[in-house]
Amino acid sequence: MTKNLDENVDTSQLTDGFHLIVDALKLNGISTIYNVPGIPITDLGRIAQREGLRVISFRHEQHAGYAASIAGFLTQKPGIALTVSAPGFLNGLTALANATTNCFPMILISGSSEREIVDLQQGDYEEMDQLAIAKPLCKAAFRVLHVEDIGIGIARAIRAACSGRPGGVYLDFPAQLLGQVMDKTAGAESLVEVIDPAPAQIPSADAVKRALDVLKSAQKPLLILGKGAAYAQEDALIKTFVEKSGLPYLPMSMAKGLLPDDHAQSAAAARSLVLQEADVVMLVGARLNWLLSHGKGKAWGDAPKQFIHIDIDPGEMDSNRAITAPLVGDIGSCLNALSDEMGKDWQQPPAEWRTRIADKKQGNLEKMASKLKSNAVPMDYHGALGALREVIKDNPEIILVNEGANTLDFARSIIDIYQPRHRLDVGTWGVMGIGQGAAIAAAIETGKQVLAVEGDSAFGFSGMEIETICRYDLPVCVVVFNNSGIYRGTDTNPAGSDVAPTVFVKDSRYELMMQAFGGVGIYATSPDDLNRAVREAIASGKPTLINAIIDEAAGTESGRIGNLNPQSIVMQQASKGKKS
Ligand code: FYN
Ligand code: ADP
Ligand code: MG
Repeated sequence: MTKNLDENVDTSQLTDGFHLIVDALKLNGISTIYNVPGIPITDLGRIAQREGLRVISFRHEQHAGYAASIAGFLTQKPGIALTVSAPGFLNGLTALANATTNCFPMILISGSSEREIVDLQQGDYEEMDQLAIAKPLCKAAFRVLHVEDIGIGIARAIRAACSGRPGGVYLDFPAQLLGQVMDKTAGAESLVEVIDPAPAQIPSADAVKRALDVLKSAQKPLLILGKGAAYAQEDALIKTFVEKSGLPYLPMSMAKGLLPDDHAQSAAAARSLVLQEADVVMLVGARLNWLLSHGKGKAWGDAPKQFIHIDIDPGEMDSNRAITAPLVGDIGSCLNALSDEMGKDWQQPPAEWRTRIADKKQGNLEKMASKLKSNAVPMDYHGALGALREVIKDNPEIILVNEGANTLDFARSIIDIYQPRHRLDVGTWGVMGIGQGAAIAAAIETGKQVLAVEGDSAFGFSGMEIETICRYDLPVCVVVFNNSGIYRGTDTNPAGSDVAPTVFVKDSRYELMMQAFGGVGIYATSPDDLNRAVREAIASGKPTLINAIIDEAAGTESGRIGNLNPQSIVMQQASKGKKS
């Protein structure tokens, strides 16, 4: 079928690899490619753009990849990242692995060098066996060698990314494939429109009954909503289930906003209490991984617990704790079945339990409220985030992107979210560097205003992408929480003239970077400044960077996860000495 182009061939009757890839993506409803152009995929981006796809070019592949993965999370369609061979591919790989870990559907398409030369290790331009390297880091990896297989290759990639537990997929297109030609009609016929890429997975009736029996036996039930529940886009069903059942719930960070954070049944502000005291815990699209202390230990208290676990992946059951009632299926089907079975004899959770949670919550909310009034200059985290909290409260349609250590941990509990999928953060890996990629994808995919609140260290990983934000004139306001360092800006070096490893240049003028690319840059020293600047950014919709000056001493080591950061006895001794 494959033809080599010669002068006598009528090219109007031919198509090539470039066009078939674009046609296959379009046929499957893909509208955007996140890429960094170069050999051998430059023309692929150009042709995609000519054919009506949106092609967003980044400065580094990792951020194109993070953008694609967030696009996948927001839309349930695989986000497409496109990279050049070897080094570009490797730069994109972190994002592919991150997508897989977070269960975001994404396809990393990479050009690659000539198979014959790569396999004989004869030293090709950007030689690398990319397929083999990608395989352990993603859900599936495919290579297409013949132009007539492009349709099937892309269909397999879409199905693998979206079906069951979503994840990252690698698609390898050697340079030679892109230029291969074939008959246009046969080419069109070779494409595949994927029907029902994420089929419903119905739970068994037995599993539903078992789950309901356990739930009904609870005296202190707790529902935990994870980002799988946010991904599922069953927002109305989840809200109805929560409200009908009366269950107190805890949102994982990217599930915040599934129900508004000021909902009466939210137990977020009584987190420790509900984890420790609950007797039945129902997980919905959330894993018992490190973010939930693996379901064990001090955080979970001594009270015996039973777990009900709703997840699309049967392999997730019993991963950390024995699951009394596994409910395997998609969240929509599972919650529908449970709601149907709950029937008229459903009893609200005991009043004593609800009151206990409400009291604890009230105490924490009051404690927080007084701190949020802080007008200290330089700003502390509560003062600065208190201002941003009000902005989001007044503009709940804004999408919040959040990364950092202290900046992440404080913002998670201080800034309430009111709509589903309106908080995007570092996810399951706690990865720093998602900021600009996530912000760009959120703005492109939703057309909404984005507020990206990032620690100065976290910002640095993708800082150059503010040029991308300016180039596409996106409504993104980046707030850099500038405390001149990682965790704090106060570390010193007792042994020499270099600054301490965690310290940055003092009084860095991050806002000037944004001005360099034609955006708005603001220097903000007080909560009032910050409040005003963010509201102006929202009103204008212009790319804006606000350099928010935070007290160098306000942060703590590793934010709220200092327990994961082993500390040398020498350093412990030194910090004891400093305190006394
Ligand atoms: C929560 N809390 C609140 C509120 N929300 N108080 C008042 N008002 C509101 N709205 C209370 C909550 O009840 C807890 O108090 C406390 O605030 C902390 O809540 P949070 O943040 O939900 O819980 P915690 O313990 O930090 O959660 C653990 C975690 C989380 C692992 C899920 O830390 C997390 O998502 N971490 C990600 C960290 C990460 O990836 N970092 C990047 C690494 S950067 P009590 O109930 O009184 O305990 C490199 O260093
Ligand atoms: P969080 O970190 O917010 O707790 P996780 O990423 O750990 O969330 O968990 C998400 C879970 O959701 C994964 O185990 C994944 O298999 C599951 N999941 C994703 N989509 C669906 C869906 N549509 N139906 C059921 N489970 C899903
Ligand atoms: Mg910092």
